[in-house]
Amino acid sequence: MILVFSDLHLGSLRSNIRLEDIENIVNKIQPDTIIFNGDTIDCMVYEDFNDLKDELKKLGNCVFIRGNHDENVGEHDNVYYTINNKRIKIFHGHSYGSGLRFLDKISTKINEWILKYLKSDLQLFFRRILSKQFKEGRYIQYLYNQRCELIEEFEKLDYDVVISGHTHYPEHSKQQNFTYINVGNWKNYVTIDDESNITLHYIGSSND
Ligand SMILES: [Mn+2]
Repeated sequence: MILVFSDLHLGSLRSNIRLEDIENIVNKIQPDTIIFNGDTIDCMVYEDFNDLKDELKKLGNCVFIRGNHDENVGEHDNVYYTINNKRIKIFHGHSYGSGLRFLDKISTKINEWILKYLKSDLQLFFRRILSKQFKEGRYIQYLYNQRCELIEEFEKLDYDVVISGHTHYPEHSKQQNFTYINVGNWKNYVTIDDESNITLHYIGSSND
């Protein structure tokens, strides 16, 4: 069994998953391999990542893929598996898409600053303004564009299953010639069993 996490953003205030939550999932699944598919530790806000990475390594046989927030934590850009004749490619996905890395960096910093320094009522006020902007406007469009660009690019790859992350939007869909899985973020994880059955799990849902 392979267990895939993506975009856990550990060390960032916006991610609410704790090490013990990850440990509980690992204990439940008992995977042979744990894949951290990028943006595992949010080095844009938590630069001293080695202690956290060491903690994660204690969980089992770990594979760290590079994301755009944790280029130093990751050790691979892509990993490949063939299970039950299905060819699977796993990677973070930020090398595709609209290239708004600068915007991503700025919005991450602003978000963390609001969470860290503003009192809760002010925090709520600013986050409301931001989320209204994001929900109704450009950010959703940006994520949607990014998803479409990813899928368009993945179509050119010769794989049966493509697993990415990065957009934070979980998805398990059948495209024309491949299956597209997006792990989502700290609220989700993916399992791949020995028969190549792939399941997208929602943490805290009744399916768990
Ligand atoms: Mn990312």
